[in-house]
Amino acid sequence: MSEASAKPLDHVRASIVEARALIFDVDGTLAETEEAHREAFNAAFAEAGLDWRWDRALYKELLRVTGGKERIRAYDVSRNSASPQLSDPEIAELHQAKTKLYADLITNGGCSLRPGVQAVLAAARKRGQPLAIATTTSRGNIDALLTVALGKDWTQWFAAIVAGDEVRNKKPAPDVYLKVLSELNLPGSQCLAIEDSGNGLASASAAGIPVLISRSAYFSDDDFSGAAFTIDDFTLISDEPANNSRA
Ligand code: XBP
Ligand code: MG
Repeated sequence: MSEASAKPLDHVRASIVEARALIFDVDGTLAETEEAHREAFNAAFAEAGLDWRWDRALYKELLRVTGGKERIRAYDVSRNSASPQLSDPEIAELHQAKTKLYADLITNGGCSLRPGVQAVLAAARKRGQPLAIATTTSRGNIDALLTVALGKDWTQWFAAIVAGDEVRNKKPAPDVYLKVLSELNLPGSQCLAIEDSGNGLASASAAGIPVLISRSAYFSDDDFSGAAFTIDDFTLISDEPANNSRA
């Protein structure tokens, strides 16, 4: 399905080129990472002796809560179990184990960038347009993903990188985007945020940044009526053929 639901693709391409910076979300936008996150959560639960298992349907619901630690807490509370809830240190330990398992999965198995992403990034670099990252996940997780996808010097692609553990409030709060804007020293209205979820859209919008949504596996049916543009696939706006887009 080739579609740009909000405006014609030429407008999307023009907005990308004209933006003073492109600010990318990571999970679901640069790559379809959530299945690796889900697998890592489940492996951490098993390692910790918990009989918790998050299937895809449950994980889709849980993804409404951004942040791994916050998601574990929300699930624990929702269980209404007679057994005591995990303490904050127990959740932190569980999440630390999950983060290591996730990095191992990504480093050993890899997780390709979504088709067309690398071409969009490379074209921006070629025209000297700053790129940035605003994500809920941790810097270590971005490092695992982008070291495989873009190489060990991946940080050189980005003028600003802000992770969820570096701000007070995670998405849908605007904190990560506001910190990126302050590091770029640019007004939000002149940048473009590239996101895949309703929470990401809310976060960037609250920071005053127009949003291009590229629908991902888990969030394709979110409400994107507040987005400037909605597309299904980055190959529609890059010159990269769909079958030649892997990092
Ligand atoms: C991504 C998230 C993250 C990941 C897991 O949201 O919500 O919590 O699912 O990462 P977004 P951590 O794409 O909107 O930034 O376990 O490291 O939190
Ligand atoms: Mg996302």
